[in-house]
Amino acid sequence: MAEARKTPVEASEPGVMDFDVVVVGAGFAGLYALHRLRGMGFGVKVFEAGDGVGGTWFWNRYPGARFDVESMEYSYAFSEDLQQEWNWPDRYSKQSDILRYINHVADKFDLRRDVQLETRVTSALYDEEANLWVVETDRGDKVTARFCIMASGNLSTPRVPDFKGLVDFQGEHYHSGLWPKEDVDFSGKRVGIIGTGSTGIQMIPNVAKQAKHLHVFQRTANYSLPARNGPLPKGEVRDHKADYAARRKAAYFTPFGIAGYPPPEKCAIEASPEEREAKYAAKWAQGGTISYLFSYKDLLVNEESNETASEFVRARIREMVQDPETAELLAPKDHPIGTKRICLDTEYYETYNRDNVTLVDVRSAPIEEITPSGLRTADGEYELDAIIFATGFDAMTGAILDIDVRTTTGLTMQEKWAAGPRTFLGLMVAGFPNMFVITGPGSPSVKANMVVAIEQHTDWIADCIQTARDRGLSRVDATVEAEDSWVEHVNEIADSTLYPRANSWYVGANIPGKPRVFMPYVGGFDRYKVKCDEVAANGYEGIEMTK
Ligand code: N01
Repeated sequence: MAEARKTPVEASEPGVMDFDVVVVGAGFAGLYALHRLRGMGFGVKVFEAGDGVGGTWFWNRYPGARFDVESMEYSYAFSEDLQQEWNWPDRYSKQSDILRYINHVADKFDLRRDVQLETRVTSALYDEEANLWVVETDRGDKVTARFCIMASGNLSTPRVPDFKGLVDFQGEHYHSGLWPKEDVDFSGKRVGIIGTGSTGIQMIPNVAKQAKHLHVFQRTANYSLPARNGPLPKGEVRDHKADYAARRKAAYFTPFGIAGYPPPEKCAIEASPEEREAKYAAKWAQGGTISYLFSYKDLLVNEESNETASEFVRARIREMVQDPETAELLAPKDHPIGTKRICLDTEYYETYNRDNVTLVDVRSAPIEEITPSGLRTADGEYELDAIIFATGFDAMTGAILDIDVRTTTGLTMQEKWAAGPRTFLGLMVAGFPNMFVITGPGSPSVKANMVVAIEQHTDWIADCIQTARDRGLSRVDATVEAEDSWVEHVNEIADSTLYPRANSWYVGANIPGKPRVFMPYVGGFDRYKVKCDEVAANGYEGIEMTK
């Protein structure tokens, strides 16, 4: 049940506000922000669109949804008690276990009383005169707060391509990111999955086991590595827990915010072909994406080096997939490995050896329309009882731009980000005082262990607000100069790598008309954290704190 409405308070009444902080979203980020800021004595209100907490892990319930970072690492570090008491069953946990964990956190830290569910924030207006944010929701709430924190997620705005005819489709259709709570049974059904990103690749082997026939509509092949998932051995968990605090700290000094993978010292081009083959084979056998990317230190900056790692995976695909034509379609050739999120799978490629699975290339013959009984591509018609859209998200900016964010001085986020997102450290947007973003564009976000990034961001925001409070100041804004120089730095780093070579959601390529800007910071989580710490140590250099 949603809480009773607050009496609306006029923003123009100086000094009067409902809350110190409004947080948008109750996923990993929003819940930790609530816990941290409440602990500082702030009155915090969280609005969440879902009817439960968990964010990404609340919405993405599709068959096969699970972590692609190891469970022992992809979890909160802020409470030793929590990390000692919680037991992850699998190396890469499944969605239902992750949701159970987040609900446990919400209960353990008594978070639910400040979270209003089934409430979508529709607008956030900064009232310059009152120095307050006025936040409105789709349920008629209008609340004021000194600070507004966007914990609205990077991959939380699902996107179904604008296919002609979808409204007339007679079968069932689903988007992976809006999956029903009840189990969906595809037994005996002719199913079509559109999309072969991380989601499609996790889902396809599971749906194939149920469906009468599965057609996979692939536009771009992706690299996927074996997860080698399985139950976590008790001894391994015991050792990890005995050393948890040190491991968490060590994660801060790694490029991906994940401890336990020694960084490589050698370049791939310096190694002999035999040495490289042996190295890649060992990593392939070990499983996991970081492990593979850490084969050599130049894989993401040198095309020739990268090609050796890319070709190793293509060769494995050709071995695993029996039909040579299908194997060739599945072997990615249009981007260097790692420049799109590498997928992690369980029996993905082997699934194409099943009699009930057909791969359809919609690069050469695109989907033209959804028909009442299936879909039509440029060279064929497919009869389907169910269509699954694993077509991704309006990533990194979608959730914030869906909210009407503006100031009484006339600045709007839509205009500010019209040519692509601009932030200082991915944390603040100049001209929008007292608004913070957790894992926003311009921060490592999706290029790091998200939970580590979330905790680091939230702690930094909390310290920044505390500093302002200690100085008797209540208005915090990034300067345009600091923001400009950060944006330039983010671009410079991206341009020094192979990342911009891929048409990925990192550059907004999956959304027609979205400005092509490289959004995550790829200089490494470790380097990024040093920069954030420096900014704080230098008295919040690049940030203006005023009355
Ligand atoms: O989305 P995507 P996702 N016609 O955008 C295709 C995280 N994640 O949901 O590449 C035909 O990657 C599109 O084709 P193309 C992870 O960070 C994590 O899979 O644009 N096809 C692509 O194949 C991941 O990167 C986990 O040519 C169309 C697919 O749809 C991110 O979420 C699990 C199309 C979309 O792939 C997003 O992954 C799952 C069209 N009109 C996801 N439009 C974990 O393991 C789009 N496509 C933690």
